[in-house]
Amino acid sequence: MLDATDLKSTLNHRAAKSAIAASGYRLSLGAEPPTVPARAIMLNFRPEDCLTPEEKSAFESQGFLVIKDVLPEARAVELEHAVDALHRRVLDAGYDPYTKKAITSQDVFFLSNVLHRDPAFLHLIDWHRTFPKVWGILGWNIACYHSHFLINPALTGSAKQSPLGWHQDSGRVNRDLEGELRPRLSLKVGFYLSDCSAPGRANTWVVPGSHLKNNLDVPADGSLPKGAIPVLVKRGDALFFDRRLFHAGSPNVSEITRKVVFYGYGYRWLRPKDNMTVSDDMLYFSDPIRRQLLGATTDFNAYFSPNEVDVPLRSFLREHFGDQFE
Ligand SMILES: O=C(O)CCC(=O)C(=O)O
Ligand SMILES: [Fe+2]
Repeated sequence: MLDATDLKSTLNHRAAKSAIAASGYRLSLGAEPPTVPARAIMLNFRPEDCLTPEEKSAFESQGFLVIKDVLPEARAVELEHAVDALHRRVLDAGYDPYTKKAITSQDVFFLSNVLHRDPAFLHLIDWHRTFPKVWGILGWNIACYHSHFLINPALTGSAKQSPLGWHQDSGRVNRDLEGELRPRLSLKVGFYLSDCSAPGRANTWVVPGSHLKNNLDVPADGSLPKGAIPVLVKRGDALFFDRRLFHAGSPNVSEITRKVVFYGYGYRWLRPKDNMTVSDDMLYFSDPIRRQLLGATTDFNAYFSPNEVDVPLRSFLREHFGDQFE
């Protein structure tokens, strides 16, 4: 039985823990401090997975990039099991924690902060087929600041008619930042678990090149903006997109169910967009670069002015590519 003093210290401890959680990225409190080993490792790294000059210029001019076949079928199966199991739990409860409404198997399902929910999600944070392209675009002072998945079941009736929700990512960033062209700040990588190689399958729609403008003309009659295209991708393909790219989810008028898992990467000084639940075990079992991606840091100042131990990705890149990574 707790006495009053115990209770008080328990409550203080809880308050302290929730303050850490509320800060988004946690410090390495309670877990091993980040350390740089003699060699910062990136498992399965292969130079051929790096961003090519053609991919870089396509991403910079179009605002997005599709890389085919990044997931072997076994990984796609593993990831889909994780997605389905979480969906099942929510359907069994009948309650969607995001919309805070009742949910059935006919509804679109969105779940964020997924990294801690299954090792399958964590393992793709630094996936060798995609992650080298992320640092190829953003550089080394980066972390994962958001993760989520979407399940779009086949729709019925009037839901098919609703206009697409065109947006740039990051909400208020697009209002609060002044300047003619707002900065890129972050990008997303979507791993598609469904065959979206034909339109009508809840494809992500994009307006190529629209990341280089602050606004998009969206016709009031609900028709498509000029230049809009559906991204056609297969199961196992990845879509990279600049957060400024105007994009939209779309209705699923097909028979298939669309499933996609998204990872947001941004600079370490950016706040996380979801609660970024990271357990001590997740940090303990992660190599230094993965720990960096999970937000580990020596202190908050080091998000802005990192010490060597905060950014093992820099050590790794310098070791492999020399001083070009300033
Ligand atoms: O449903 C989609 O494909 C779009 C998702 C989206 O807007 C995003 O992940 O930022
Ligand atoms: Fe978006």
